[in-house]
Amino acid sequence: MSAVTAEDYDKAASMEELYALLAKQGIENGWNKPEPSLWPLPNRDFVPAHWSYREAKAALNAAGRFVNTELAERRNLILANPIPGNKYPTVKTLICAYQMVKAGETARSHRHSANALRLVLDTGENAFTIVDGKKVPMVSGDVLLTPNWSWHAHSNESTQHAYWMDFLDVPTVHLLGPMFFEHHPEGIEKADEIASDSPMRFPFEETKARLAAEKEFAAGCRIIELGNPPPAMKTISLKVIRVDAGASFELEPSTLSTIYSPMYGAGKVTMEDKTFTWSRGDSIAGPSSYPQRWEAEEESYLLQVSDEPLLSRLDWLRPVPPRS
Ligand code: 1HN
Repeated sequence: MSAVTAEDYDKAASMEELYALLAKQGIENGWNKPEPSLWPLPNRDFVPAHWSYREAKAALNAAGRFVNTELAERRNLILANPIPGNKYPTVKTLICAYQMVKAGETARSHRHSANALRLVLDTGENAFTIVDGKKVPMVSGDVLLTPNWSWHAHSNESTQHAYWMDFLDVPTVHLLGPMFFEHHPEGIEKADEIASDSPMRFPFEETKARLAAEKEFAAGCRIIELGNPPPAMKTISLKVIRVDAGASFELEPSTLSTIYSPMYGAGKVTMEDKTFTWSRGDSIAGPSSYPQRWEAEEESYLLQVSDEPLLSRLDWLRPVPPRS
């Protein structure tokens, strides 16, 4: 800082001189800023978006011809929200990616402070995520957790390529700063035991049975939360919504950032002026401040990933008035 003294301020004869002194000290005035730092309602800095699994799968197959797991830590496709200049977050606090591990391939063990989970799309038998030394089976429709600092690798011991979606709170970690990452000393962590009943695994069959026993929250619509106990992780809530054929539900705009993937089924979603037609394995970004109306054409199971635990803990989970 340049030397500006109390006397210099005492001698300032005009607003301009005051500004010049403040500028010398690297201090901004708080009353005449080009952009306010407080505003009446949340900015809508992310937009609703849709990605199709069909295309993602074709892209992963192409990547499988050029990118091996020696070269890539993970062979994945990052679904960056389509706003100018963005290369990373899917919604403000979360990121979603598609990943493929070829038959016979492994993706080595690592751990990071970011929380992660996967929704398994297509695998053969004997595809595993190795979580803290245990082989957790990956079966279509399963949700697998790898929370903050748990070791995880992917091992595809089947004869078919394995495809899934990853959801992580990396953008939240970027914002707050506590990023840590390391490789496992063994490359791929040794694991003999198969842990089908791991608390990190939510088999689709159980999810389906739980939903069947649940009361409707709207005609033909049921919802459950995954987690032992919920929320699934400190920053991420996981809900599964069953929407019967022809049924629909609406969510009012709120501060919640959401990403959806239909585990099964097909239908449409409208977020204000955008309507997307979705089917199994697609990915839909539902940013904060947008209303959502979901309609199923056939019986559907929607995985909803959101930052609800974070916002509610901080008393920042609030409705947002609709924009005209
Ligand atoms: C990651 O560690 C995985 O471990 C997948 O499978 C996707 C996307 C961004 C950052 C880290 C994984 C990821 C990721």
